[in-house]
Amino acid sequence: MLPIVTYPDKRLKLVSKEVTAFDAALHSFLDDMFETMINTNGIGLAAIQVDRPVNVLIICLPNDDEEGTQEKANLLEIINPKITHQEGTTVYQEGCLSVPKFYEDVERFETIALTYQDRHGKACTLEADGLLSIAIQHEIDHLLGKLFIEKLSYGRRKKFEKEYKRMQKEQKSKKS
Ligand code: Y12
Ligand code: CO
Repeated sequence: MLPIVTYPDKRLKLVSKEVTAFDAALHSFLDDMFETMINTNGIGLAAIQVDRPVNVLIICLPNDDEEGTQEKANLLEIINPKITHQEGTTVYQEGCLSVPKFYEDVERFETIALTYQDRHGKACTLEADGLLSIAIQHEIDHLLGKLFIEKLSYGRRKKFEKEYKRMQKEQKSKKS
């Protein structure tokens, strides 16, 4: 398990760098990211969230069954992504392992196309819509140093800040 960097840590604002070495160290890091994401009930994780500012993200969407099981067979490892096409708009209530206990509606493109590399450096293309498209856009924003709360309207951002301050106060009073 890798520790997750949480808001308002400034490390989340770093712009991630391109991956150039597709070696055993990268593979082991990807495996650690998967373990961390699954153990924290995440469906997407960017490397910057575990303090590695490199262009790596992983996504494992839950099955449609009642348990929402996540299978490694459905894991997507996306390295050095570039969005090549985007269209439409959609709104979804997003959450983030780096902003625990806060969920809010965010507007994103409905459909995207991207190029990326897999863990071996092989060039890949992907067209995504639905939850996968939303998750990819959320994680690519992390690579650019952006959190989903930065996409909220003024009023919803204020609501977040109020809730965040309330949670900080609660935690402080629990400790004393
Ligand atoms: C749609 C919208 C956003 C994404 C980005 C990936 N987001 C996540 O994986 C969020 C995970 C998450 C998990 C939580 O559970 C635990 O921490 C145990 C959670 O709960 C709390 O904060 C208490 C919040 C978010 C993909 C697709
Ligand atoms: Co996130």
